[in-house]
Amino acid sequence: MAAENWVFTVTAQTPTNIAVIKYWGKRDEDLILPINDSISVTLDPDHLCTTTSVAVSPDFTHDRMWLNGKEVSLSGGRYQNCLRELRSRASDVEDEKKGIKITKKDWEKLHVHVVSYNNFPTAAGLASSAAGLACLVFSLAKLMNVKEDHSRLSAIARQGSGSACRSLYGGFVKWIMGKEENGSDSIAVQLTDEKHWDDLVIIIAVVSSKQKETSSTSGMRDTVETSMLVEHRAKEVVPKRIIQMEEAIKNRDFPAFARLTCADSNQFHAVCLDTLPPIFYMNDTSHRIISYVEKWNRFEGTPQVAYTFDAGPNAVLISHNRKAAAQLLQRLLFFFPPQSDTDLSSYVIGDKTI
Ligand code: 2P0
Repeated sequence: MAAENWVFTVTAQTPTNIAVIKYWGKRDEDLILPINDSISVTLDPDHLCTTTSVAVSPDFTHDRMWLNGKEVSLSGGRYQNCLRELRSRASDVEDEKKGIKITKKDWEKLHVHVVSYNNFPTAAGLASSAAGLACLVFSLAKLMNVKEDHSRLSAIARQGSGSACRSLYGGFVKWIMGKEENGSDSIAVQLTDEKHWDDLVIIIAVVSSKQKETSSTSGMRDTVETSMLVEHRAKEVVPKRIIQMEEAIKNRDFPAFARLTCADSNQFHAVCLDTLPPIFYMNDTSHRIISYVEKWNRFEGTPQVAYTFDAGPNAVLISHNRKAAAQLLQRLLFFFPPQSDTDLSSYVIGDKTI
């Protein structure tokens, strides 16, 4: 292994992703296998991202992790599954300058330390787990010299958090649900790279940065157990929407893209409402934003803006160009002024985000 007291580190940055056709519901809780395909857009790393540094040293006595400055446990099954998968694929690492040589066998007994920061609120429905787990898997894979392509790494990230598998690529990404029981074909693939539709602008209106009351994991478990709508959504609606969405993205057809994105967000929240106990991720401000965008799009005769809401009240608004985005921002600031009686407090502007 080489001289003692050495530390070998890798740092990586991974953006979050926003689903335009949503993942909601698992058919296998341990392997994190979804009940439908999903499609997302990966944000520009300058805005919402996780930065993770991972380190290995013979001085480390056990695996440890700090998230936003606080120590968190790595003992959970999901972290352990990712670590196990990565360790089993680790290769020799050599740094001649530092005199470090780690063999494949050494990785079985070496421990890692992980330090991770989100530059946005954690667990507030801004897909923090997607960026976090994707970054963890990517940085550890680099540290351990794991020689797997992005789609194989996506299957490992998926076992940390479902939506994380989509954050390993830029642009538009599809998570294929797969058919195999062991999850080997439940992977993410890139549909188009970030340059394909680069005049889209994404604005995130942070309605509330509080942590959500119902975690996605428990919310989707309750939905699968109790909702009568979710099966119809997964089997009848989403498969058709996936085909239509792929076509809209390929052709940069904004009206079709916007209609599908809004409809899928609304159906996801309808399924949440159809859950026992009902799950309310959106609040009054979210509903007012939807009404406002719907009215604007109807007035223009063709969609100018698409909205989508994840497991929280924050609005993700997608404009088809910079001019529409500037108008949208102006209107948001007028109708939802920050620090007014609404709790819409800030805007994150993702310019040329995809
Ligand atoms: C999505 N969401 O497709 C959907 C839309 C939220 C709403 O993926 O249990 O944090 O870790 O697999 O990935 C949030 O769920 O849940 C999510 P787990 P995850 O982005």
